Amino acid sequence: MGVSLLPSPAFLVFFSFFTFCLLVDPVLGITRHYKFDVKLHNVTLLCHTRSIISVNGQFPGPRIVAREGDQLLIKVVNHVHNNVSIHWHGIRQLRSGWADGPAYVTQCPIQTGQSYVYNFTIVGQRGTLFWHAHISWLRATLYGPFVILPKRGVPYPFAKPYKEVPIVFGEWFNADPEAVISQAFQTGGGPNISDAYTINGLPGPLYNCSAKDTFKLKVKPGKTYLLRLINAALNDELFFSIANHTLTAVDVDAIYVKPFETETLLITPGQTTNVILKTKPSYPNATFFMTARPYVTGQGTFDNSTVAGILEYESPPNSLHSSKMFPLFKPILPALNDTSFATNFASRLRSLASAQYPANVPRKVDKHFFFTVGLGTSPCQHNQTCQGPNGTKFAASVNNISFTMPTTALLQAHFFGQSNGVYTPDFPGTPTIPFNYTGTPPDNTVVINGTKVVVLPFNTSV
Ligand SMILES: [Cu+2]
Repeated sequence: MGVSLLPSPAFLVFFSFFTFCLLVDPVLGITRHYKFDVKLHNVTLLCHTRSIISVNGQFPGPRIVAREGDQLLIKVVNHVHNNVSIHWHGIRQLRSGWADGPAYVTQCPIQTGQSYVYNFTIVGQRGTLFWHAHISWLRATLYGPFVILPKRGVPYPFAKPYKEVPIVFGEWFNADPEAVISQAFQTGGGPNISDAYTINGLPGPLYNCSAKDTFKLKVKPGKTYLLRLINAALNDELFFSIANHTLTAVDVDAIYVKPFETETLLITPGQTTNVILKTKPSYPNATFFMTARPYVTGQGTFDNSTVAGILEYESPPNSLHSSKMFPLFKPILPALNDTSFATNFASRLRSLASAQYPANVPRKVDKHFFFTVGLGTSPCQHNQTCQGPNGTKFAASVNNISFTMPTTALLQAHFFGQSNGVYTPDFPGTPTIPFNYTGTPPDNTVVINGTKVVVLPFNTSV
């Protein structure tokens, strides 16, 4: 039996195809390295100085910039007393679940003095996302932008902007946010409200003792700016508007959308939106407020204040317009409870659905779920007084199950086949006790506590 030294035709075909791929694949992503040192640093806002937890002494934290297709290796080192984990909000984490970041879900948190390297690749996403702590309320100060550029040589589906600017909304507490949430868990009442909203960490001139802490965006006339809006507030949906300027939304949650013009945007916590701002042809020295405040329909107390930043047109060199020629323009935002604006705005969000960026919705569904998200109650312990409804404790739930945090990470328990005693795989796919979901709430609001999950094979369409 002789052995042919010539490659078989099948091998040749395979080999040439492989070579072809290497030569013409327009871009293989690169690996980018970041180091995040989580540590304390002092910040003074609203005349209150507080030691906050942030990354590399920056607030908001450092910007991650990568291209679609790149691999990221982010080493997070914990120098604070709290346990920490970081979530890369919106990254799809295809087969890199260990890097997703929710503490006790995909990983144990990083303990004091320890580090963890998040390792993942960006697949099929481009736009703006953000990163934030995913344990307790550390995300109140531990967050920053995550910019995903298209692959090298691939243009945006809109004209290349002159400049790109992240606009990150946050929520500022004069008190330690960890004390705020632990008090709420103890009393069972709603958490105390924040003292201000912020734009890029700054509350702006509408708050007491805050005028010097105002975000200013200096612009040139007749240019196009891409604003990368990120809502990193803890819990609040926000209206946002720039006086006398129309914005064009082009991307939401790192997915291109059919461009649409609007004076005001609504951005929910955790959401991101890229908008194009075209500056006016000539407005020397003019200043315009950009403001944000919440959209709220619930009954609880909430921070109803307004954060303002300033859009400032540069003055041409040697111009005579050294003094202000224009008043400060202020936008008019919808009413705090303007639900018709909210539904109308949401209905305008449409996938770009072009040949290059199709909307691939799975047509075959493997598993159906019906989730009701609610705020229920847990009974108050004896010898305690609770501040929730009728002396109970508030308890958030999905399908009436309120999540009990395990002490072993769920993914780890699953991976090692040691889920027994960590979680039960019996999370209900539909509400256990049906009620009129758009009418009167059920009489019994008491939730079931448990660490219940649904285990799905990889690639299941749900
Ligand atoms: Cu998130």
